[in-house]
Amino acid sequence: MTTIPATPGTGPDPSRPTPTPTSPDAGRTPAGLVPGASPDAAELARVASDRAADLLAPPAPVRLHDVVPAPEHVRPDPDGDFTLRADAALRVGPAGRDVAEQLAGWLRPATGYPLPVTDITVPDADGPLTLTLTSNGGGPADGRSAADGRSADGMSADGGSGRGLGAGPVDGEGLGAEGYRLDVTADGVRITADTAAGLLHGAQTLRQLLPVAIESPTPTGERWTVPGGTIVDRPRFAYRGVMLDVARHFFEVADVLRVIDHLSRYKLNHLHLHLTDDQGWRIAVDSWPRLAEVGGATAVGGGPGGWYSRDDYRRIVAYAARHHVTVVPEIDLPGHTNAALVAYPELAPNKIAPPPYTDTEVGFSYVDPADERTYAFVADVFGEVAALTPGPWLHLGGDEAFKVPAESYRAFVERAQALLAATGKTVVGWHQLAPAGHADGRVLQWWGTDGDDPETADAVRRGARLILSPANHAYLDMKYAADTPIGHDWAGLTDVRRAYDWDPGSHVHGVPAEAVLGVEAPLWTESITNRAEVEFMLFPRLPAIAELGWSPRSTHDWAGFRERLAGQGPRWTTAGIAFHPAPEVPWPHATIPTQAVRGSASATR
Ligand code: TNX
Repeated sequence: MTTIPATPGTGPDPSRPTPTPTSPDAGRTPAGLVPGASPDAAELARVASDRAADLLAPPAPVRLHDVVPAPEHVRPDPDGDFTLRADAALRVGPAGRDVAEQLAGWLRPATGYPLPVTDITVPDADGPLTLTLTSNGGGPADGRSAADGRSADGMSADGGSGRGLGAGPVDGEGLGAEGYRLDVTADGVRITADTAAGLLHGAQTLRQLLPVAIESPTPTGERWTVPGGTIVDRPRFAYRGVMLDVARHFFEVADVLRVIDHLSRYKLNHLHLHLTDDQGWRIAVDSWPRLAEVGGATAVGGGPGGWYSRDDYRRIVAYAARHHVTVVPEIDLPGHTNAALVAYPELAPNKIAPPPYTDTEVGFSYVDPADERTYAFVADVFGEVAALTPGPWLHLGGDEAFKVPAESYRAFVERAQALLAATGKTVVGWHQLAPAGHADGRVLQWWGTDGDDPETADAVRRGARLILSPANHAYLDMKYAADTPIGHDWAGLTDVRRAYDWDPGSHVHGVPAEAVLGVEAPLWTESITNRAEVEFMLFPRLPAIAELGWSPRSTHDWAGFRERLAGQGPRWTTAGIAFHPAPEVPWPHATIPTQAVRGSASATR
């Protein structure tokens, strides 16, 4: 293993006074004290107590290797632990300001520190340099997702690079669309990236390296020590996602935003929203208003349903963009359309409105593939949803249209693909689309349970790329164990190890790793009705799928993963995130299950 060269700019800052052991900040005016004025006694006491605590500093409680998903390269430096102080400021260039504001927003509640965000280009920006976010430039500025799903070409981290710092972009160059470099020294923390998305991933890594109490919503008086060393990190796959089915049960905007927070924590970059199904149509379409008004009024079990107005949907995509998450909207066609047929019987093959459907069978409904009106509907809906969606993808479903004969299905899909492409978006669909003709750039989402799938492999040979969602590993609606109170088991029971132990790069026979765009964990919600239940099914399997999508294959190791995952439990408990305390994970004692999710223990505050 070769060693990493010294990081430019991470040594002592020459513009800062040289600290001495007895006076770490000699010559510096403590933050909040006006130079030349007489400091008040309380302020002096605070500074003195900070300094005393420094001298008694225990080693950092979190280790640099504890991060989930596992970074590409990690090099700890036991002499480089950094302690965040009350007078810290975040210094940042213009391209990183929004990320710095987000990071400060995560750190302020628990620390109680003001943590101002200051401009790195302004000489003597207020506050000592303690955290630094800089962008190398060259990537998109804040607010735009760098994760367009095509950005990681040539970035595969496979090849046995290991977790030392012997290979890879150790000088901050070549970090790609989402990579970052994090340097922690006794003098400060520096995050470097080519893009705002990379900076955000680096900031999430820093958040995990702070003590568990950083998740507290109120100040805790902790010593905020970060383990010293360097991490250089990039994703293995460009597409790393979660699907939320908001059609079977409806979830309010606030719940969706919270799911985006969870994605961002684990460096996932796509949120697929399953917006339409038999039981509900959840997105307003101005040209076909009854879709939402009538089709949105039902849900599994007979609840009131709901739907997103255009503004609701805009809020979701804007919040996602700020987290460098791309929203992938799905309009499921030609099957799974009972709610649309209730609203517009003209779309039904027999032109008669079916009764609203609130049960959980699949495969009985479809829009009439022989009627031109159906294609006007498809074009209008795709046009409006595409116009509201900044990301490059539109998902047209295509699954389980059991009642549509193969030839009509194929002809329908080919026309729908063309209508979708006419909106400027790229086709995504479930792998049932495979027999239909190729559309430029099209992506199939594979949800099989047997990797021997010649039809899908053939579609890949004709140019398709794959998102891997094997139902027996990545479907987060599967029960963890036979006694899990919610969820399905048609694809088997999916404990954390099963969610983790597979390789997206070689899962489907005849599909090379280069054709794999990434991974996605779908959460179908027939039996999932509220936020706590969503979290109970996501955690702790979401980080397992996130690690498969992000980390180099060389880091794959169940024994190590379960240890690192265990360290996340107290963070979720402190943050009020419900989770399943899976027995195969050695949770620390502090992670006490306290809240029942329909009869089962889950850990939350
Ligand atoms: C299959 S997988 C479905 C969904 C169900 C899910 C339940 C796929 C594309 N379709 O309609 O909700 O199983 O696990």
